[in-house]
Amino acid sequence: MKRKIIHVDMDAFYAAVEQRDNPELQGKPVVIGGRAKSRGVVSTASYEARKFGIRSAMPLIEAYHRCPQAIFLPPNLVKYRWVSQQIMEIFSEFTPLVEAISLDEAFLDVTGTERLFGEAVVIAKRIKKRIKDELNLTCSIGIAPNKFLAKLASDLEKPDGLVVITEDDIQSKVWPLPVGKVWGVGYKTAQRLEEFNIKTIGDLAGTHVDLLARILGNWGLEAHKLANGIDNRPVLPEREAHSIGHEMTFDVDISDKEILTRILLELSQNVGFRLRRAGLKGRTIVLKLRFADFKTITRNHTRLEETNFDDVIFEESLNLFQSNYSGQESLRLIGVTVTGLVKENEVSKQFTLFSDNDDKFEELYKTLDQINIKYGKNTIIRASLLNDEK
Ligand code: TTP
Ligand code: MG
Repeated sequence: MKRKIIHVDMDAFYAAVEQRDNPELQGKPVVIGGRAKSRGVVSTASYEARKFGIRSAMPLIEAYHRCPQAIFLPPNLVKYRWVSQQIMEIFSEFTPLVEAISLDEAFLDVTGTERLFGEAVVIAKRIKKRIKDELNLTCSIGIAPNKFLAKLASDLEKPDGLVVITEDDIQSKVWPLPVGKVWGVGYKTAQRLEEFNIKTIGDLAGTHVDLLARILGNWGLEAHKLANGIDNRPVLPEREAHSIGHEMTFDVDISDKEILTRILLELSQNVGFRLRRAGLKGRTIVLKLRFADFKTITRNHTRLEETNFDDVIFEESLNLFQSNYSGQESLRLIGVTVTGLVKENEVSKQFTLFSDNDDKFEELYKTLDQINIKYGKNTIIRASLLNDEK
């Protein structure tokens, strides 16, 4: 049976939440990341700010030069997580098969639920309406027979888009797109493909797999399949996941250890939150670093006990970072993943040494995750994320 996959992605997520909650920001260029001239990178920018060329992962100082009149704000992660939870709850009313891939993005497999809720397009419209009515935010949705095509589709008419891609549309809607739109093809890979005159997804689809294997290594065959619209990956709810991770690719290579440490903290918090939401804990923390020359390393550390605490994930990934990053070369990408997952309630109580403490922390994290925006801005975020915001 043909699958019906929906991909939902919130529009300018962090910025849209801030604009929603402060009417003075509406219709204005808003940059989320930190103070205009502070160190650090842009998390996201409102669509008004994007007109000035401001993009995620751009250094804040460059964003400031592009648009000095923009309003610069630090991210309020507690608030975004709360909104994220509300969005995910709406999704899960339409299908149990929801895979959240970041705070603002999820895949839904609605293959079996169409009889209950109507066609995928009807479901998508209902989701958009509920997000607008209940959360006063907009999202963009893609519908397709698989994840790759659904994600492409949601990106085609941002913001507030709704795009369906069927197998018959691949040639007309997908092949003309630049090759950089293929999952996993970053800026550098796209440049390399261009040297072989592979510029569009159609070019990629028409290139012999042997040549692609020479250019892209193992990944060549996979990329060729995607370009031809073939992608059999299932939608995996996080509670069934084997690993949960988050990574960030930078627009400009970064070697500043302080900035990188802050990014590590943000990634660790994101992963911790998603683990807790999925009711999971993991033992192995994996750090991924991609250097300016594209060399990629992963380093991991396995703990005696499973965890889903932000602090522990951060501490472990920072240790790995400090022992594997000299500061000499700049980085293009950094990622944190936790693997070796078990369900929270199946964690072995073999190591009881810290369990009293752990129980206290568990309570603390539960409270943190539930804290509502009404308790004020930046209520509880690790101090080092905010140091120069004060
Ligand atoms: P995205 O969905 O990539 O971006 P967006 O929602 O801001 O804008 P749009 O989807 O309309 O293009 O990312 C979701 C949030 O994740 C974003 O609001 C901020 C955060 N983020 C970062 O902190 N750093 C990054 O480099 C990226 C890409 C996103
Ligand atoms: Mg988004």
